Amino acid sequence: MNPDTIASKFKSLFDQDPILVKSPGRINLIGEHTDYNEGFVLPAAIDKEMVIAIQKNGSDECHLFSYDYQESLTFSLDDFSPMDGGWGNYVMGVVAQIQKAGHELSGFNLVFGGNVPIGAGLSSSAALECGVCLALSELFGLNLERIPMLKYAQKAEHEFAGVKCGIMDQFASMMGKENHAIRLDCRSLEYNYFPIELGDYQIILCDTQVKHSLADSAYNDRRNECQEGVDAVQKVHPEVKSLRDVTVPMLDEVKDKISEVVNTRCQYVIEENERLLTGCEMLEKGDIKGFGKQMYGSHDGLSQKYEVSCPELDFLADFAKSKEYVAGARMMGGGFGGCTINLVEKAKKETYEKEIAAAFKEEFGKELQIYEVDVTDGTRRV
Ligand code: GAF
Repeated sequence: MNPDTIASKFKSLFDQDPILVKSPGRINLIGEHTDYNEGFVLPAAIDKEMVIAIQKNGSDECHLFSYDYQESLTFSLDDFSPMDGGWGNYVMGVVAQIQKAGHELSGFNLVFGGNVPIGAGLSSSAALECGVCLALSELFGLNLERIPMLKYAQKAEHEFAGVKCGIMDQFASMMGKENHAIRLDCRSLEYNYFPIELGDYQIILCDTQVKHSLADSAYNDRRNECQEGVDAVQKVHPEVKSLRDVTVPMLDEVKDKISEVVNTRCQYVIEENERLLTGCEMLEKGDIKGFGKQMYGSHDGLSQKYEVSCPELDFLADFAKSKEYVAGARMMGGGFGGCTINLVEKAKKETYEKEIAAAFKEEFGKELQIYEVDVTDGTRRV
């Protein structure tokens, strides 16, 4: 997204020069639905970004404009609360967290827009939250550190958007590093940057453009199911704090105390964490095919055990598996739609893009969107 587009919209609306911030969406190589179970994830920030333009306006009111929706919204800093859906929640949610932390804000004008596809599992909302947070920090000279900022962004999602998300998306957006994935321990928030050295392979995203209206409530349901499993295991193993500490034999010990569904969900999380750890070892050795196998395992688990896939995503993963020049593929993000991430041999990528789009069209009668993404730095001032 060209920041000039957002800057000139800002100037035309408010007749001021804004501060500009860019904030990226993310991919995740492996480790899905592990973050809120205090496990590991392997995301990276990408060159699909939100741009935020902001300036003070000398009042107590905040005037917002979404370039992509061509909608405006005004709220007063003294009196605002979550709305019934919509992009305003992401901005107000961050403002609320910054105020709660004791920082003084005054009214501002804000315009945002970007090229992170909405609902594609690329974390457009985290990109916006993180971008707004840095923009406010810069505008009011708050000098906020990155870890508190990304936590405010996550809380905004919990308290205003109503999604009890983990920390992965906000962490990736805020902490991204060019050409590196972030291997993040979601319990301690210890992390290390992992060079993305894929050799002959290229990351390709295939966007089903399916957006499930119940995705948010199904996400919160999965969280609750994981917690049910933990509660049962804790009765036998009080040292357990989260699914991160649980093994399959421990889960077996309580299988009469939990439903089949809860058991299967928990198994998936335990196995996905293991796949991530094995996958990282493979990446370190440059074994891309081995890593790809872990990705296929991740997709199967998400589809069959965690049940967050959909026919379009399953079709794309199966198609990828039938091509020996694709090292691995899987659905990415919360699920119920959005993208698959594919590791495709560079020499075959045009063939793949053509063939998978044609097969998808034939099966579902819809266009497949394909993105080739670069891995970038995190949220930053332009
Ligand atoms: C969504 C959430 F926001 C993340 O925290 C994470 O749980 C992901 O789904 C699934 O891995 O993107």
